[in-house]
Amino acid sequence: MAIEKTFSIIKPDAVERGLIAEILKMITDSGLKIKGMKMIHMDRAKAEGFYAVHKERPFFGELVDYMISGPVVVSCLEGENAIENYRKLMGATNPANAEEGTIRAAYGIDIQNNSCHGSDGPDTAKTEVAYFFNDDELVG
Ligand code: DGI
Repeated sequence: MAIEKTFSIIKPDAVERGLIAEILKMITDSGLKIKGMKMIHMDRAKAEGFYAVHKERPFFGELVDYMISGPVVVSCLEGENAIENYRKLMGATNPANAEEGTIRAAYGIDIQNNSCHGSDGPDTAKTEVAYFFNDDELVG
């Protein structure tokens, strides 16, 4: 399996509760390497663009309000099978269904305040990394 990149967000609920270090430790302990990282506070247009795929969903407005409610930590992660491995490390979207040992089981509050985002496939990984990072903001 080739080395690939994925995109991660530590979401406002986790940043607000001081969980950045705990979540980054779970990420790096899993073998994923951080190739780029920054703390940002998205404006509405940026968050709407990021979640454009969900714009017809009933929860879209609420989701965008939440994502701009506070700062987030965005990162580009790299490793073997990084996209799938990071999805596994995050656990199910709803923390109530997330397996023990996952980020969402440990820290997620509910289906919206679920502490983290990870790309769901190679195309979205590429798009999402480029949505937040210029090439010169990624190392290696
Ligand atoms: O890829 P995931 O983050 O696991 O899940 P997804 O792509 O299906 O949904 C993206 C985000 O949208 C998810 O992390 C939280 C939010 N979301 C999904 N389903 C619901 C939801 N938010 C609310 N309020 N209600 C939902 O049913």
